[in-house]
Amino acid sequence: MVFHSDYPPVAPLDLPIHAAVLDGCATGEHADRPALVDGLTGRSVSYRELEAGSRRVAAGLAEAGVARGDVVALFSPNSITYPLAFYATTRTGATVTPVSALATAGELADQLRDSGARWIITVAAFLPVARQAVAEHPVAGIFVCDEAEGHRSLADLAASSAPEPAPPIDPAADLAVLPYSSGTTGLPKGVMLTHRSVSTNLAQTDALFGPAPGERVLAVLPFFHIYGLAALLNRPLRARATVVVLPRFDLEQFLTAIQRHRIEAVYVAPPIVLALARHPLVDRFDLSSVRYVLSAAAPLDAELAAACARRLGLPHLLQGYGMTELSPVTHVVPPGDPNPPAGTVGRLVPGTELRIRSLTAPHHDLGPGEDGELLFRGPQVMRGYFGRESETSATLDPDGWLHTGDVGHVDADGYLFVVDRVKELIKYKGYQVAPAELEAVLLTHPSIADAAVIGVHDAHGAEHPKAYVVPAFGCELAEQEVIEYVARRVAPYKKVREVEFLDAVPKSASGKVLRRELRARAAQRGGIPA
Ligand code: 4UV
Repeated sequence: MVFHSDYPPVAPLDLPIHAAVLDGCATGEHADRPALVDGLTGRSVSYRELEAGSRRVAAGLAEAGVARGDVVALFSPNSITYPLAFYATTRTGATVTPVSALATAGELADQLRDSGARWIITVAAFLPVARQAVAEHPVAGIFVCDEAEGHRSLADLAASSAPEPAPPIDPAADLAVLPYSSGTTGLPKGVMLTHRSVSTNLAQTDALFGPAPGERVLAVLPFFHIYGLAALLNRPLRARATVVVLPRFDLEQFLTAIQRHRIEAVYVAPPIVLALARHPLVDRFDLSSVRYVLSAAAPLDAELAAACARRLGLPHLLQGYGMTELSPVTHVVPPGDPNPPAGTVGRLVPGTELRIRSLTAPHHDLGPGEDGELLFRGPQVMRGYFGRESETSATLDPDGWLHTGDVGHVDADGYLFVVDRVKELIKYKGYQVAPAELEAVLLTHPSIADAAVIGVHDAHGAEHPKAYVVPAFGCELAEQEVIEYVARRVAPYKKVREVEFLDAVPKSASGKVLRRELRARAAQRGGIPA
């Protein structure tokens, strides 16, 4: 059985992403509206400036050699110049591979190598990490969003007198973004998202969010993650909203920004819902401007959501469901929904199909009320994993169905509930953590013979990575030593936070880690496996 969207279908949006977002914004009634505001300094960029600036920076980038088909690594924290770098890059016909702002030099080098990036756009503060990474994977040039000696800045590029590039972008074939995701198994892989898939996903949610010119949206989630990129840049800018940008999450700064900028729309992941529901600081701020809070990227406890809504005086919290491989959105509870059932992630966006596949009888589809694996088909499905045919065919059927590795059911009214995950992926505060990546790091330790990583929940219901480690023969190892060894090599959100020593990692006859057994073991020991 196939579930279809109840919304009227939308036509594919065959436009480059910069056109889908910015076309027409430099003239007319919204041109002088602030597109972006720095939440700390109050500095702003108008729609006219963003549009013209992205064209001028594109001219500078093209003159420097950035060309259609190149991959440009964008390695920067959130700032009001991030979108300038992003849309300028896509205007050259190049593809942006967004890099976590918390990446270590090793992680950046891996992404540069795997994506074949030729260029980096970063900030002065990240240059030491970028330089270390390019020692392993040389690039043709490093630009900076701000100022740094020896590197061309965006302002410098924008001053170029070169003509604006006019690459023959084919929206259906050319890649706009190459974000990294581990998908259902293995190491992070480049997710090939065409201009058409990313632009069409915006069109699929246009009607749900409604016209929102001037709506003030807070951008605290990172732009490098598909959630931030879609929900905090592409969508609100296309709607001519005003995006107030914070460089990182700090509760007091976050609450101050909501109060000072009279924020109406707040997009978060579950840990921020927890803070909004429980932290005493929240009472000291006037948050009455907030019209809605939308949580996504990880499971949200229904009672926590209700507590947060009550405290903010909202009828309910909104949720969205998405995945990097889905450009990213398939489900959302829109602000206009008067009465969504508690805990739902929403209803299918237009032009999207869902199948719920039995976990025990893989060729059998399930109906309403039955839990199974979620499979999606629609224009937002990725083209595949970059350079990885076998991983692509393990995730994407020949007839276009994407296997998510998430488990859930649909109720009689079409609302989806995500209840479990059958893939390896761990979500720490909404960020992706790939067990295979941590296992590879652990195996480089000379005193570790074998290792496996799973997600477990802490006392507050939050998920974190736990490592099961087999010490090498005759070696003594302490938990803290293992934790610190990994922490030195990965971004902070990927840190192993718990270690248990074993004599052997349970494996199948073919050598695959039996994560189910480890989860059962964690459950027995009082930890709640994720
Ligand atoms: O690939 P990724 O890191 O992608 C995301 C994207 C999330 C969204 C959601 C709504 C939007 O409007 C939007 O722009 C972006 O998180 O991780 C994908 C996995 O995260 C889990 C699930 O396991 C996905 O396969 N996940 C995402 N949203 C939810 C969720 C949710 N609401 N509830 C439970 N799990």
